[in-house]
Amino acid sequence: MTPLNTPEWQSLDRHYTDLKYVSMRDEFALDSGRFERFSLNSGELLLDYSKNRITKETIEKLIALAKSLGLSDWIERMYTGESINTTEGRAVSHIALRNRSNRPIKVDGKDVMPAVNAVLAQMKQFCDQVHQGKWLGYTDKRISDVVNIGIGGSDLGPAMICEALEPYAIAGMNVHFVSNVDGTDLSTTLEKLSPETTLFIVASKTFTTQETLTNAQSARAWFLRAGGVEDIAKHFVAVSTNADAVAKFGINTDNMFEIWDWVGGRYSLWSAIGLPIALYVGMESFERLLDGGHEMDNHFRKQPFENNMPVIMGLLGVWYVNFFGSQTHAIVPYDHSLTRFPSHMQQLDMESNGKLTNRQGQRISYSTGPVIWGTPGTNGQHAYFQLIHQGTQLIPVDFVLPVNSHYPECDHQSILLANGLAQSEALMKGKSAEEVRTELVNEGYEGEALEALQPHKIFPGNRPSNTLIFPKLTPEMLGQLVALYEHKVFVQGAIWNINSFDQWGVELGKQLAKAIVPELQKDADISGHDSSTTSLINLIRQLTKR
Ligand code: G6Q
Repeated sequence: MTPLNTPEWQSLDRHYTDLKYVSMRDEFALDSGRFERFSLNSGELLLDYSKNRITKETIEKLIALAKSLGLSDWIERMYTGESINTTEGRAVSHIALRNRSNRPIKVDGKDVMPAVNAVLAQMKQFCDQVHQGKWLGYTDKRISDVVNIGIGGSDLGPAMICEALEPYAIAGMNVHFVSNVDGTDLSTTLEKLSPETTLFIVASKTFTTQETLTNAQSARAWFLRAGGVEDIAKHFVAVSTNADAVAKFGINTDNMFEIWDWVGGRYSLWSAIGLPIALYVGMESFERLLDGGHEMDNHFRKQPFENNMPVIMGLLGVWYVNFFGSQTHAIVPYDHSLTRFPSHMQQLDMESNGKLTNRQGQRISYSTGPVIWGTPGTNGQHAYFQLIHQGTQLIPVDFVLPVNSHYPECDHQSILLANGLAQSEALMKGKSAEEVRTELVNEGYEGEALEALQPHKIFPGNRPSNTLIFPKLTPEMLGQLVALYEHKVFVQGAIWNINSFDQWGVELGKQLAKAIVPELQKDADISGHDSSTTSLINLIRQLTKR
């Protein structure tokens, strides 16, 4: 079953042919109500999508496509705990983790809310003990530093949230994230810390991930150079589905926080994988994050598609990927504390929708997830924005703009916001040959010099962007934003008829490296790979100073 064969897709194809030369600049000039028509709210979050290559008809046709492909049913199937991650035989129920209404959500016929609430209570009790100085290190000193050891979904989300919510940090608490198996990551983190005041969270859903277990073993060895085995319980806790492996590692399962297989790694920051967040900013702020996620969940489930932010953003993404042939999508937060936001979104989107097989197991013939990338504005403007303005590719951009800063510094915020707005305006409007000519004449250019320079200063414009704007980056707002992108990814997966919730490409990496590690440690030359890999392994063996 392919979306390409639906009448709605074919109608969009024809519509694209009509629309591809229509200029947004003209459309704005013709319609003073374009912003009102193409903007919508979820609470205090506003999406302005008027600077897109769309007309009213485009949105109607995209919504018709979503309806014809059963998007409402897919949403309900997720919200009612059906096993829609078919290749792993699992439900997709991260919404249960932030289900602040506490309505029953059944997975395999069992309401998961009691278990979710029990782990939240366990997290609260643990955080309170640490913050109140009741949970002490082995020399009776208070815990001041939390080191989260995890990778991928067990790292990126919590690391991003902690950085973003730094203004909410509990006084005296520091948080660090070690993910890379490159020893530099762990060593440079630990060299600043004291074992007496450091708490390690070993965060691994499976508790089999090589990088995490290697880092955790080394952290344990570092700790044991100061404390004793009997002190480990005060300094190591785990977050996992795998109690046996946690016990085998030497962490008391009383100090384990449970997660469940119906939570995908990249969707798990709302679970006990969020423990470093709760320790850093407090359980109250963590719960405010959950509240924001829940607000977006309600919006996604209840709003008609034309007022539904994740649906509109997801469909606009499909419009550019499948009809305009866009291969990448930039996310540019004009907020320095959201520096890691694009990386988390990169994993969320690319691991979910980077698929070439449909739900029925057939190879698909249309594009799916684009490359997601970005860094904070205004820095990006001095780097890659050149290509977005004048390059040969069409790259849709999401501008993420908090109006108020947690660190108001005279006119910094106005300058920051003005830059974000100016970029989206310039991408839309461009600069025509006539405008460039007038500008150059005014600057005193004439003759050959004018003719030579003019073509280089033309901006085609008509380059699309969304603007997400909100009063301030609070925990609730951050929760809304992350849940918005999670659901956007869901919408696109439903349209593309793919399972957004497995990640066999990640599993492949986990298997392959395991086979090469012993080969790198062998004394004699190895063989058996392709000539490139074999030669590189043997070169590394020779160059390694043991
Ligand atoms: C996320 C992926 C992947 C996973 C890591 C860590 O959706 O599945 O990024 O989170 O591979 O896995 P563990 O938590 O099992 O160590």
